[in-house]
Amino acid sequence: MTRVQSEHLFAEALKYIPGGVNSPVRAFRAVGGQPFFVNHASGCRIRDVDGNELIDYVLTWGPAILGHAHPKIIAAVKAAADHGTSFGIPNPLEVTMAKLICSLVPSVEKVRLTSSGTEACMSAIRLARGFTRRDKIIKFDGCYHGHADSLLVKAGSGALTFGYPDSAGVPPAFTQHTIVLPFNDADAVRAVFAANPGQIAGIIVEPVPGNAGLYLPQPGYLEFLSRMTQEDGALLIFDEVMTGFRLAPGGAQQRFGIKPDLSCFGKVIGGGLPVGAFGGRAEIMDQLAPLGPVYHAGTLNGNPLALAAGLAALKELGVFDGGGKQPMDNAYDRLEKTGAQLESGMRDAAKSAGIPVQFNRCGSMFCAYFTSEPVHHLTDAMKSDRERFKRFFHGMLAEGIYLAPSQFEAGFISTAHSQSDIESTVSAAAKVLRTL
Ligand code: HOZ
Repeated sequence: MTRVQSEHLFAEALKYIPGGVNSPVRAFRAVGGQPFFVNHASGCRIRDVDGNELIDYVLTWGPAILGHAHPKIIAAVKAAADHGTSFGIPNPLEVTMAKLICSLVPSVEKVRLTSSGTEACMSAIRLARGFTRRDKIIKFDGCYHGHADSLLVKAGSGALTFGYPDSAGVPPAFTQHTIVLPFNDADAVRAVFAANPGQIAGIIVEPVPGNAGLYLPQPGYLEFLSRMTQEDGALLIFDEVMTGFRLAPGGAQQRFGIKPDLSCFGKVIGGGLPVGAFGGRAEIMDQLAPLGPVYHAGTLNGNPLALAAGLAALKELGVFDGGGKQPMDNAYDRLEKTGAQLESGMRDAAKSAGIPVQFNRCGSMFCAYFTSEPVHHLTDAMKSDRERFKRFFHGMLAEGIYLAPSQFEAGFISTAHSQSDIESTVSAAAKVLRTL
């Protein structure tokens, strides 16, 4: 595969954009080499500027659950654009989207729209603090809740990948109320509540952490977090930016049967355009300005193009028929089946190559760690052989398969990945694994 055009563009980009990228997770620094430039994507495939086509498991970091450039989404965006691209005053799609989120996610009685998942999490934290009139927040190491100052502590995703889990430029005073604990460790949470009675505003957690690879909550752990917060008068905040509308129409909270106090969304609800949302119990949400003293705002919040794209995506997923309310699960069943096919194929491929791999999966999210021990939290994830991951990443790339360029990111599957795409992926993996 030649990448002459990409190399030229990257050389230009380096002159004008720090690191040549607008988000460090695109930089390939963790795997070596240079990022390629894409100017076309359709279904489960992306095409780079040199004409190389790849099966994509990054899916623009999660949003493209229907695959890229789904015709219904493209048509909806074009139709919306004909009426204007932004109004800065309420538009009808905001009501449709808010109503839909509230009907699909039972813990959400009211919701505010933002332009990104970062804004959703940042605002949910502010709201939790304003509502409880407490300052301290618990987060978990390796979880990533966007790049707001108080949450960039032991953060996952690019912060972890590049070794800046506690970013420079964040004064210690901004994070002094952020308490970081290991995920899946109930005793650690108990101890912090015991040491700080009545002082914790909330726990923010990715119910299925997907920013240090992917690991699952142990049975009963999310229920435990819910109980602890309730007993103390703190709030449980689920960051469902990745899992929302992906693991089920009602997100991870539906899958695991938990009712958090606040939830954050993004990615899938934007259909590939910039959208985020946070919502929860009405008494909490009504603390937001103009009803209450907690400020939240944004010029492009509820943008009509983004909402048209998001609504078209949700309609296509079968969670919404445009008027009725009955969720239909066919798309999720398909994603589950495709995920299971990938999982069993990858496990078999690793076994026959004699390479120790932990293949963690939840629905259409997955991660392959190169370690022989199960991965339940960041410390386990850190034991993975990252040199081997690098070789695996580049081997797969050469075979036409694009995985996230870091061991500490989740992979995503779309409804556009067919059985034969998965077969090609598995046989590429079998070939590459044998060389590792
Ligand atoms: N949530 C994304 C990766 N885990 C972040 C994407 C980005 O920062 O560009």
